[in-house]
Amino acid sequence: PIAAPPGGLDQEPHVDGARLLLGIAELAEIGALPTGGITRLAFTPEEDRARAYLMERARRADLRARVDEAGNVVIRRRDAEPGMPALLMGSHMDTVVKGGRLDGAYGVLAALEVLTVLAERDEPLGLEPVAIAFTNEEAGLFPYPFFGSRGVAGTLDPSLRYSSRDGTNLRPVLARAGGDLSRIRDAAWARGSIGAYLEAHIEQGPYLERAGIPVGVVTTITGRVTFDLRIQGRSSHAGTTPMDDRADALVAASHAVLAVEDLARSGECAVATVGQVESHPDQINVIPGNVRLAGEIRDLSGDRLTAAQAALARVADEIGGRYRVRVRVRTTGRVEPVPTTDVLRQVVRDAARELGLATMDLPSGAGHDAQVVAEIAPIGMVFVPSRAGISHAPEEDTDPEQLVTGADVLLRAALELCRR
Ligand code: HGY
Ligand code: MN
Ligand code: MN
Ligand code: MN
Repeated sequence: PIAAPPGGLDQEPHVDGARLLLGIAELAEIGALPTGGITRLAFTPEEDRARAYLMERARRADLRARVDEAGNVVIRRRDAEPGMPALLMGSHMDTVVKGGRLDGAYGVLAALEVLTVLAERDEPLGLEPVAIAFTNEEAGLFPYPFFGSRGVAGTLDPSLRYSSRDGTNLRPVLARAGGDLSRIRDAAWARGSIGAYLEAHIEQGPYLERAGIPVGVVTTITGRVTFDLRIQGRSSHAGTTPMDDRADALVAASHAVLAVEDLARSGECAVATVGQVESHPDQINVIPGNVRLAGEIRDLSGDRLTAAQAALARVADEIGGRYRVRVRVRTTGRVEPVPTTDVLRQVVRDAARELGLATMDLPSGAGHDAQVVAEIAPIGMVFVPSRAGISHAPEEDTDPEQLVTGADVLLRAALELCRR
């Protein structure tokens, strides 16, 4: 018997699942670590190779690819209609340190696959489909999260000196990648030039898998505040300094870590994490004199984020007094929570329904380029389940069939939007 194609016997196009999965597997080799996982930080040779790979794949599909001034790869149909508003689809190719193969990469390759299918047809479209790979979403090396999508939204300042955590100037690094910091404003898309932005992404959390539902419709993308907490105590001999005479910065920092956790546990915000600790002088027989903690708080409400920021400042004061150390908190970044656009949620739901797939509405606890593009265009997001809800780790995974299904939903949604 001949099996019905996924989605029934309709005449609508489907993505080429094998082509999509091959792309995901090949991209995953770039930055792969011998011990498992992938480190492909933005503005490193690994990300350069990922750009080259993606552009080569686009050329093989007879598409046109270029690197914009911000370092994003932008891919269009060869006969793209100039001046027609775009249906922009994409995500990022950079990873966290020791990350997985799907966060970002899936959305980029799904976008390329959808664009490839649309370009292969000769149906006239009302929006010009464009795929994009944003740079530096994760900000693993250069501390400017969403650098690429901010370039597209036009919110990068060309007069700033952008540099990495270890002081490397971004200008020549971006030039090597094909961008141009002096002309970064040219990466911006005019308001109205993007009719809709769609991003497919793995959920990175456990809810779809738990519910046994293959497609998530994102409602709101979380807001996030990152902070730096510096504690200055007094270094001294670990054997001779009486316990009552100490100003141990690491003991104070330990309390601070727990206090940050408690911000979320007590309901002040949704989640709160200290992810980085630096202790100086980092010697076994010396009382730590200086500690730097870096962390973040997230919530779906901007007001609650603001309240949690204030609570963090109070906690810092309190710890300073209790341990006789100096504590300074500095906000290093803030991204507002952003709802997706109603009509695009419905387009994604309808696309899934046509394919016979159940959907679930859910918020995103991870940040996405979509929330930055939202400043200039309507946005929608398609989630697929994450195995065991794990992400930002080598174990990050999704059933291949669900990856293909998610791309098919993206294609259906794209067709619906391009036909309006
Ligand atoms: O951490 C985040 O949520 C973002 O994807 N980098
Ligand atoms: Mn991520
Ligand atoms: Mn991501
Ligand atoms: Mn000694």
